[in-house]
Amino acid sequence: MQKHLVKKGYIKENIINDGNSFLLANGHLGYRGTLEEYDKAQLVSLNLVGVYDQYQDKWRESINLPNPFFIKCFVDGKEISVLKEKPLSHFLSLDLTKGYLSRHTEFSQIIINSKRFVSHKNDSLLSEKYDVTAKEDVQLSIIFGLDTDIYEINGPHFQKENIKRNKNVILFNGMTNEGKDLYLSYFHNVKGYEEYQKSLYKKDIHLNKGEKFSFVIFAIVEEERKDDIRKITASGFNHLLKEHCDAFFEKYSQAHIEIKGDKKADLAMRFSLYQLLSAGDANRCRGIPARGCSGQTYKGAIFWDSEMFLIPFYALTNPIVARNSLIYRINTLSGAMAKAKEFGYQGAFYAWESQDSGLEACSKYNVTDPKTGAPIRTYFNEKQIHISADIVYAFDKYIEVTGDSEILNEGGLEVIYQCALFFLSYAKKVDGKWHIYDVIGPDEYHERINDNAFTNYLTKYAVQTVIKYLKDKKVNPQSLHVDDINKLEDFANNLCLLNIKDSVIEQFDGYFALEDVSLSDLRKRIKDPKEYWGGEYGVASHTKIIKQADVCALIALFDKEFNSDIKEANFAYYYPKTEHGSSLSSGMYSRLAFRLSHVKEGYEMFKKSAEIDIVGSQKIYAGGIYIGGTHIASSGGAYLSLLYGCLGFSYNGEQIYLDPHLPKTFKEITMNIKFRKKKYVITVHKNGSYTIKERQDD
Ligand code: IFM
Repeated sequence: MQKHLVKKGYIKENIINDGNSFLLANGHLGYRGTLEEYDKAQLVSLNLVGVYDQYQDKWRESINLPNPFFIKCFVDGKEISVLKEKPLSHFLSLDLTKGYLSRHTEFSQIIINSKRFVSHKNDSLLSEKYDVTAKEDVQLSIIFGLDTDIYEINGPHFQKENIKRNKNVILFNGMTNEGKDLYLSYFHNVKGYEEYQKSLYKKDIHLNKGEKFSFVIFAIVEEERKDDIRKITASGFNHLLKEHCDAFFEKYSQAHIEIKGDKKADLAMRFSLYQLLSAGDANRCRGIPARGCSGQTYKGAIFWDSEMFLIPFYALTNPIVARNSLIYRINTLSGAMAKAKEFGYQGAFYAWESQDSGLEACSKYNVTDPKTGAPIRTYFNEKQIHISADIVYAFDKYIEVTGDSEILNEGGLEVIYQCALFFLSYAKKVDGKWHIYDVIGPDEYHERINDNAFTNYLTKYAVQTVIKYLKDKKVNPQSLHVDDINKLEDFANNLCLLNIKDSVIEQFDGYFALEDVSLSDLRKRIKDPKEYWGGEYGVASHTKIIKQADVCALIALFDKEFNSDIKEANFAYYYPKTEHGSSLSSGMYSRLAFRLSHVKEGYEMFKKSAEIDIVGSQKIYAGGIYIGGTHIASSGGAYLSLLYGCLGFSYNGEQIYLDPHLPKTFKEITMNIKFRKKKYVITVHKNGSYTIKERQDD
């Protein structure tokens, strides 16, 4: 079993992707996998998840803090850096089960080694140990400290900065444009240093051949000033690293997966697991952004990715994280209700891009023309209404998997009820049938369409779910005005659902009449590689080419509700028409393909989804807007495809079932899950036989 992601050799072109691959995070903080000699040009960032700020009229986004791991080495006054010369050897190694990163870089005169972690024990802490070993006698100078020249997409976010240095401790206090104070304490253990510029230090030292100079750095990020960093870190680097590794390994163990017989798939899945475990916050109810903890892309906002790709993973592995993400939706209900009101609807219209208050962060012009920079009107915020149904889906699935229906009494029922009311007010009844006009489905290239199959089906399911819980004796709907129950029933019974022709579900009303062009021919029409394919003038908008799984996502999610003819026909029809321009696509197609025993396609899409941030295959521009970072929903999609698709996991009440379709290369798969408060280890063998055993590991 390969426990490390290792990349050998230095490739400048991979700087951005390596920043994603080697991200360290704990749900609260994220530190990109960049090297010590890098600065904002290489997208170094220490991202604080869930705290947002707006600078002037730019997009409001999450905050990046000064970089505590900034270190530059000089030998005889000459800078030694991968940016200046190709190293003789170089590797990065990420421990995927313990969550720390090691670096080794050899130059002609010195060797640099470092080890760093973002703590899963104390989630305000990050730390690094840095060594320089001389290969010959050298006069070494090291400049290190807090780099306050922050990489920001829509900043600057600190209107005031106060930096106090007291010997080897720096206290950075920044006040955001919105008036929030944030603190970063920095502490190093170098002896005999000089103070250098505003927040940097310099150390000059002569090293004889073979001698090593090492030091450690600690940083603590706080929203309120608490203890002295020297006190918090008094136990030292090794002890704090061990505490962190133990805490991370405990999380890993609860979610452990091993795929025997296929090393690449095994590594890719463990990498995805690492990304997912790193992004979950067990301590706060802030929601998990679409780009995890990897930076400010997509404004650090929470999308439907959370409900459809992440919460179902955490519910099975670390339910507190799933619960926190749902509580976040409870806490932001007022924002969703304000949004509904703003657009003239009732109930809760959740933000397409949701931040701390739940108000809509998605702008009307969410992409730009890559050539001219001109903003392009998009309707994601106003029309991607399936978000409110996705939230109901996540509550329902969380409750089914964990048994925790108490969450409904803590505000969950109010949330899902308000979502149902929103749909009632959005839909229109024409000739006895309810229709949902003017929406965008998961395929974002086709805007303002009518009766999108995914949206309508999810909405019906959401409304039926609300009715189910309103009638459930265990749940207490007293605080709600449930007079609308008859209306809800009428809506669910008479909603226009699926238009099926030759077993193919029409993605939306009028889709079948669009131009039938192949993906390769459509690509020939593109003038700029960064060009946006959707919206009014996009190349795909008037064709059948879709951005991501839409009808097939619906079938993958509600696998048991569609017969095999429908599944086959839709997979065959939509798969070649899908660009997979969104990283959310492959996981859904993979899940459906496995259920259809199209193991080859299932496997290919699974691998694509799981290794997305190892290989860096995804688009990083939507028009002119940078959309890079880690693709955590893709990691979640890979997990769900493996469990629900490949292993055919399903349940009925307390009972678990499997129906595996394994790729040829898989000799055995083991997955640890939690289900209804019990822990299980599932083992599936090559011949399809399996065991589901209860685990007693604590
Ligand atoms: O939520 C997704 C959407 O489905 C496609 N564009 C990117 C968003 C964030 O991941």
